[in-house]
Amino acid sequence: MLYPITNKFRTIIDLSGFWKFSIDSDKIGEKEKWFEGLCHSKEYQKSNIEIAVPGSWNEQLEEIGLLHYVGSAWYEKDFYLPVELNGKKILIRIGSADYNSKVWINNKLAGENNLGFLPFELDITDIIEPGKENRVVMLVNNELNDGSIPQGIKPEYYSKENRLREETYPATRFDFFPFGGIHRPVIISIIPENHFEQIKIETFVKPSNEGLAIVKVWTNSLADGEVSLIISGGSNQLKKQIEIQNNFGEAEVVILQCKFWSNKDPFLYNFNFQLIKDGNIIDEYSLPAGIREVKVEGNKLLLNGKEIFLKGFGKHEDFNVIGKGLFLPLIVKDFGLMKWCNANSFRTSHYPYSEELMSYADRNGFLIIDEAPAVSLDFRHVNEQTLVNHKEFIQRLIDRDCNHPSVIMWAAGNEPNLVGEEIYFNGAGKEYWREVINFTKSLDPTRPVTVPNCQRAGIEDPVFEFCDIISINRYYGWYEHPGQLDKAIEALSQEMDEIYSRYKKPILITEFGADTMPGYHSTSDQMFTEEFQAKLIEMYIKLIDSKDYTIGEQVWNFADFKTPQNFRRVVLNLKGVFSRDRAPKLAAFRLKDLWSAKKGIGEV
Ligand code: GCB
Repeated sequence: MLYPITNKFRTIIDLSGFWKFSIDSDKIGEKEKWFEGLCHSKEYQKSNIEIAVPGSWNEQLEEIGLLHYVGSAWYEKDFYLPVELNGKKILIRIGSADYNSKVWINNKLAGENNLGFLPFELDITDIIEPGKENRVVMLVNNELNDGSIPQGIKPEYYSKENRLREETYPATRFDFFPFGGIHRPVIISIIPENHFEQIKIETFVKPSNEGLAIVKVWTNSLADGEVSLIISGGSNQLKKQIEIQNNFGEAEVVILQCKFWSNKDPFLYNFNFQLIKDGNIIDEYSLPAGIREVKVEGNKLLLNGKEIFLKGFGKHEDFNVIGKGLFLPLIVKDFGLMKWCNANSFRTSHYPYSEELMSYADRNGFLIIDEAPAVSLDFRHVNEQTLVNHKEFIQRLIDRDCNHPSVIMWAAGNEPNLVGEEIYFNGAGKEYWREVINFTKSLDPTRPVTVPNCQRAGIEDPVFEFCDIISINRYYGWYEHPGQLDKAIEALSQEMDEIYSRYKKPILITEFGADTMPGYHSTSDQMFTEEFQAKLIEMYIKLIDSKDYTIGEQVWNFADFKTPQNFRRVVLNLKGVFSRDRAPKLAAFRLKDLWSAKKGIGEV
């Protein structure tokens, strides 16, 4: 799916701002026709509540009891569309609404979406009225189930499975807060009747500084025609004609004396596409693209043929008040902090991040592991729908993010078998991951695929067979051997060597860390103190760096983040090296030193 832009042929109208809002805890809204306007909601009539979009409802509306709300809520916005838009194709595009949503325009159902964290677009040409006031109403619901991605958990499972102490409120299968709401902008996108639907650019590095771009273009109903492609930005301007047949065209472009994209020099060419029919330009789309190639060779991860070592973090989209809502200043701040401590990479744990952030990473030279939200799949509860949703998720994720040079790897999920289900090892895990990872590779053969593994799944994890890179999340010194760092490092070292000798694939440590309360100090190895976190991280890094088969280290987590309630968490998961409001803990300074000493490696 193309990111919406404005040019001679395309326009966007952003509906961000205050929307009318009403919760619907009894799920009566559809029956009472709230989609015809929130004036039909008694709740809304009583309270006249408004909410900011984008943003989660939980902290914004905590004072009316929504901090832990899981269920349905309705949004309404009235807006005017200029009369000049008559005769154009008009779409509504929701950047993301978590997790399920339905959209009505002027009382008519426009469509629905059940995959959170991803954009969706609905054609509303026939129900929108330019030259008039229009109304959009959205029903958003943040409930998950066995078949959804991520999977949900029913509160009764905890007792049935004898895991009462693992219960969280709200109940989740994951360790981040299940924020609800419209999290990314809602826009009206106006495009020409005949238009570009999708563009994919795959890039490769050839000898003697040649870059190769394989460009694929999909149009909608245009039977045939031509695309004129102009690539600019390097020393020369390159032109290429692409023929369109059956709504599809493809071309190979060789770029001589190519300036390659890398984390050190994130150079972007501008790819400009014009769609031509009967000699007239009927659509135009411009895309910044970096020419670069990612490969796994033996133990090494290569960017443009040179060894690269990942230094960075697992992150979250999470901030005070706005929750998971898009907040551009936070993107600028977080990248500034990551650069400050000499990081070069991060993982979008545990779901796709905003499109705005991904483009910012392209321009700022960060290396991203892009993750699908199949977090802690429980194979006792995986059903046919889980697999269908998982594959659709990966397809839509690749469709959204395939043109970002910053995306160097797909994570098809995270920590399957977190709760230790026998069935996972009895063939179910192997069959499932074969299907999902082969599917991922069939859609994008140019990037390695991984799935971070957890301690419980351990060295026998069936997912390893299908991964190009072995990613492990380990908490020795924290959940195992708490407070005992020498023991922790010994156990980690032994396990890493065993995994390597068994699978002979490069190893990436995608998570390690310790919860840390800012301001707590000790001269001993004392959990929760700033000194303990800094020391644990330093010892892990020294060990990881001493092994020839490792390709990187990503600390868990960049910043403290909100979690569901459980006795293990003090409101937040405190493993951030920055606090939730981005103040550095001691470990941040330690990382800055450790990672600056490693300058040279990891800078292609
Ligand atoms: C993990 C999970 C992550 C948790 C982390 C922790 O292994 O992948 O989502 O937040 O551990 O802190 O327990």
